[in-house]
Amino acid sequence: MDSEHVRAVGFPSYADLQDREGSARGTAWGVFGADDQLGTLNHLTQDRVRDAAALVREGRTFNLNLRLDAFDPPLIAHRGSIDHHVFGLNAFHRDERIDNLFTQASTQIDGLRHFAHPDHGFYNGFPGGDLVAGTDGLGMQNVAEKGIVGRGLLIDVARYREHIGRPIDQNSNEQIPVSEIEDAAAWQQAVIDPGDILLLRFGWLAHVRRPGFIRRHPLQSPGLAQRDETAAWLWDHRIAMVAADNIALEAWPATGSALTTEAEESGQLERSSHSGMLHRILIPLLGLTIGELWDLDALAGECAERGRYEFLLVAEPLNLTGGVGSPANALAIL
Ligand code: UVW
Repeated sequence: MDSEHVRAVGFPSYADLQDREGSARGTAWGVFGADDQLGTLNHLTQDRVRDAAALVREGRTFNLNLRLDAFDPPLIAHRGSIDHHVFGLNAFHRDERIDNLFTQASTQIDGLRHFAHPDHGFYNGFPGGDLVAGTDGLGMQNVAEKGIVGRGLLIDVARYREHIGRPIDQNSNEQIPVSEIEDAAAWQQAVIDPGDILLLRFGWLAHVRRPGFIRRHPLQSPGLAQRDETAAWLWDHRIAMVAADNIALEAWPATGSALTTEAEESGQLERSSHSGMLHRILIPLLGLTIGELWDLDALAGECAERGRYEFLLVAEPLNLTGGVGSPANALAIL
């Protein structure tokens, strides 16, 4: 999409965001309102939800969630595995409790609390000190209140790469550029519409599921390229939400990143595993909610068979006050 088109419909382009004055430079803060806590989910308008409902033809449902206990030990070292207790008050009753639930250990939604930008802070200027348990700011309850419902569009990058004889190396952190997302969409004859919930299949979960898969250390997965043009492309297409079937949506670890922050460049902030992550632009600067470890394989097979990659997408995260992330609870309906 060219930035002229973006201007013509009165919505700021990514380039416009870079031209903003003062502390808003490079951010989308205020674009959806000074107190906004939904970011690009605002693209999911009532009209778009209604239009997406019309995509349901057969009423077939596709679960996009792995089980909560899919990864034991967990993929990310600081996260744990659930501890599920089932008990009964008597022989004719069962109740339960889950301990050690890390909301981002399996198929997940990452909300606007998840990352701040080291030079700018959290989305829309929310003070980090306020983003604690029991407070509302940027919490997942905002998303639960609205629900994530719209036109889902699957782009099967892995299948496209196989088709052109250059399969993605799943044991790598290959940076996939947006030009390749566009090539895959063109091969599918799919058109990306404003307000889409974009699902990117890189093929990583299929790789993990293959018999004989061995976890290597450090764990690697291909994903979106850590470049400014990736953020620009997602913003200028007015993507409401983007999710993928890999660890971090973007390539992981972020060792090939072209992104830096002033705080790190100046030595004010020590580098960490989050250095260079696209998360730091998408979530806090653009207000983009993202998804990771979405199980897209069955849906992708069905889409390929039909030659149709759009569907109704519904996801309802946990209604958790101040939640940072959530199991996705996502469903595609064809
Ligand atoms: C990583 O840090 C790898 O991803 P996330 O915290 O978003 O799950």
